[in-house]
Amino acid sequence: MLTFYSDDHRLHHARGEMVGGEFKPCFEMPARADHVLARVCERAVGEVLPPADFGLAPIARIHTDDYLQFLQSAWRRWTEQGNSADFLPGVFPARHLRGKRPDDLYGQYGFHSFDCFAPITSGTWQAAYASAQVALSGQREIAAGALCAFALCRPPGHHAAADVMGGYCYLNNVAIAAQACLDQGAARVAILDVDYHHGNGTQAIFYDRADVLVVNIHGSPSFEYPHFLGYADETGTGAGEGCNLNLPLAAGSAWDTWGNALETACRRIAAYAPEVLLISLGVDTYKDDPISSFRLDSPDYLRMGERIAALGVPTLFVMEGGYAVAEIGVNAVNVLEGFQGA
Ligand code: OKP
Ligand code: ZN
Repeated sequence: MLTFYSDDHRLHHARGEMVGGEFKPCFEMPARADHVLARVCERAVGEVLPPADFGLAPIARIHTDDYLQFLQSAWRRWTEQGNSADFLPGVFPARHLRGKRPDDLYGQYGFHSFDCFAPITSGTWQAAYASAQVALSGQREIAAGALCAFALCRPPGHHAAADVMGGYCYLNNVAIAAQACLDQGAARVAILDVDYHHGNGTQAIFYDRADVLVVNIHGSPSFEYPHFLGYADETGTGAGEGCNLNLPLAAGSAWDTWGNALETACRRIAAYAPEVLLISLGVDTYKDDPISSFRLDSPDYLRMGERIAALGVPTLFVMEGGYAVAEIGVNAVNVLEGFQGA
């Protein structure tokens, strides 16, 4: 299968994040994509191509104009105020405050964020833009008739909603690609999010819609980030009722539990009969992931790919999380190899 990849991901390399009360190097670092790319080449998965440029229009199908303007201009505005270090928000319109968008830069950052895990640096917009173009390039490959493609996106996207960033995510790559499928004539697409963390942004974007089935397997929000979405009783609303399936699992879940959830997910997807399947491919379910609690081992990712392939639906893999940096190449590519070998 073809892999789409842009070196522009390197332009996003923030200095740190808060861990245990201290500012520590970001888990979401450029080396992640380097390891995945190296493994794609080592295992001869297929050709690696740079993305085409589809412009802002397909991104604006998912994200609001206010949000995109903020993301594009925030670094310039921040440095015009005399700053040079990474930009982070600190005040959010939580309960008991008013959700009116302010004019001030710092206020707008809080308005467009749900946490402090999406820093803005000099190259963040360009990297996030390139990441979305990578996803769109994979989507075009599927629309042209390919059975599968791999969008090696970085930064990831599944925590980003229409006008809110967070959790290392700025533009929701998988949602942008899913919407492009629909805009090009597909009637139904499904998104299966196998990242350890619930894809709150993707769920929120499609929650009231019947043309996108969203299925998530993840650490339960009762104990895990993002804490405030991802329970099993979130099934969709309005026209989208029944088109959202959350399969939250307990801490420490291994393949026996996880594989059962995948079986449930796949049966739901088969019943929906999508024309395209998009996988939010996070491999932070790995046993040695530094920020996660699941216990999948490397060969389990082969099984994951095989089960997804058995659905027989054209499939776009979109890279999300995975922070056991040295192993994420093996684990992510095992999913692709499991799919291709099935
Ligand atoms: C992004 B993706 C809480 C730390 C929060 C943010 C995790 C973002 C995960 N102690 N860390 O879904 O892999
Ligand atoms: Zn994750």
